[in-house]
Amino acid sequence: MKQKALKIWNPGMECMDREQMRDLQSARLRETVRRVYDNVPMYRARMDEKGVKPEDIRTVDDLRYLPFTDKPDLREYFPFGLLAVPKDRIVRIQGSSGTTGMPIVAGYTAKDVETWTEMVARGVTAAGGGPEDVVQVCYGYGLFTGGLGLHQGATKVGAMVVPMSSGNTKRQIAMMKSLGVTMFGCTPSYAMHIGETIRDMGMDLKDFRLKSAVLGAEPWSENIRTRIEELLDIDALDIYGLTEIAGPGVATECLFKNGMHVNEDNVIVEIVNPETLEPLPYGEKGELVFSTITKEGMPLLRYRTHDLSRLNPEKCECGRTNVRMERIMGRTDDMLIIRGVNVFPSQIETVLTNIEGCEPHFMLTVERTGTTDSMEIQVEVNDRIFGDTVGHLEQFRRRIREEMKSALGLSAEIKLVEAKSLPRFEGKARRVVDNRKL
Ligand code: DLL
Repeated sequence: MKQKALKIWNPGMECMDREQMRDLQSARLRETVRRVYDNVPMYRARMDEKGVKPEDIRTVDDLRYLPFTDKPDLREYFPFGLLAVPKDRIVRIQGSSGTTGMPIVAGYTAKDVETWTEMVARGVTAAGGGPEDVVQVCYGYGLFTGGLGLHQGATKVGAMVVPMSSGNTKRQIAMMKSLGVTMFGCTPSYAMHIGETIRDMGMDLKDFRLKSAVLGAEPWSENIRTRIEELLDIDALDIYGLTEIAGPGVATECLFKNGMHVNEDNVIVEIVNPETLEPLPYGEKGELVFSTITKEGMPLLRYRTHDLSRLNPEKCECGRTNVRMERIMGRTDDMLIIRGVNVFPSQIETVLTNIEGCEPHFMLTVERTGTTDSMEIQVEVNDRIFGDTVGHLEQFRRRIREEMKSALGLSAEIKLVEAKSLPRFEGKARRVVDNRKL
């Protein structure tokens, strides 16, 4: 931890006794269930189908009787079919294109925007931010929630906000330097690119005032955190969220970097077994499921995120009592099945970041010839390795191949490529190309 200040934006909500929080959640859940039953035909039909009436839901424990919601529901009822308020109360639309094309949108009332802003303000504060800070927003502005989300939260804490949006890396860096930016937010892959660019331009970090960054919108690992922190001499903190629930700020990490604090006064989080959908106890790995309990515009019950994580209810060293979720370990639908073996792109990243000489940039291509799948991983290596003799290079390639095989249980063709030759990403990274027609 590079900073000492441990401020808490809303101690009343962030450090509440857990029993009291449960009572608050139960009351808000009862109210939400009643409201969606009365106003959202899809929920009324689904609850009727399951034989559940709003009055059957009394506490958080009764959540298990409620139906799940999933992304296809949002597509089916696109754009306004899941609103629980008249359309004229909606003041904002945010959306996400997702990786599979069809967009989804979510409508927010003025109060929803305020709640979301409060959640991000908690996260910015947890990252050490306050009125004395200069926060550069390098998330994209637009339908994507990253830009506006961080903008609103940082404004709320009184920081000076620099609304750059993503892209144009050299200009981002010039602004950071000349404005004395202390904090910024973007995807972890873009943070790494910013860090590498500063290094490659031969700039001195002493000319910057950077202290921390709130990074999210895509999975990353502890190894990547370490790289970013070293490249930029900052605290790199995780921030999680999704358009359907609020945007960034559903959960945010504090300077102890030991899981993200879930804003439990606004959402109830569950972990379920992704196959059976049975709720799992604290500590077990499974799919995150969120129910909104303060949202007016588009409240969602038991929304399946397809993100994998684990929950920890213990009080954090920072004093916050809200349940913490571990960094996202992957998505159920990120998982590739190659020759019957489950492969997560995050496993590849972990292997590479543990090998000295490999850069954490790769591109995975999956092909199918006849009925056989094959996988090629292009791996960036640093200049020292790349300039080595052919024999050494081949030895290095074989070593990666072996380590990959032991980690994935599957062999992959490894192709070494020069540093900086693979694409860099300003938003969410896309490192998998699946050419199989499944
Ligand atoms: O990515 C919201 C966001 C913006 C979060 C900026 C953090 C910072 P969507 O575009 O709807 O919303 O994508 C949501 O992104 O289900 C996860 O799979 C992934 N994701 C978001 N934050 C993280 C994170 C925004 N910290 C989807 N770690 C989610 C890993 C994340 N994955």
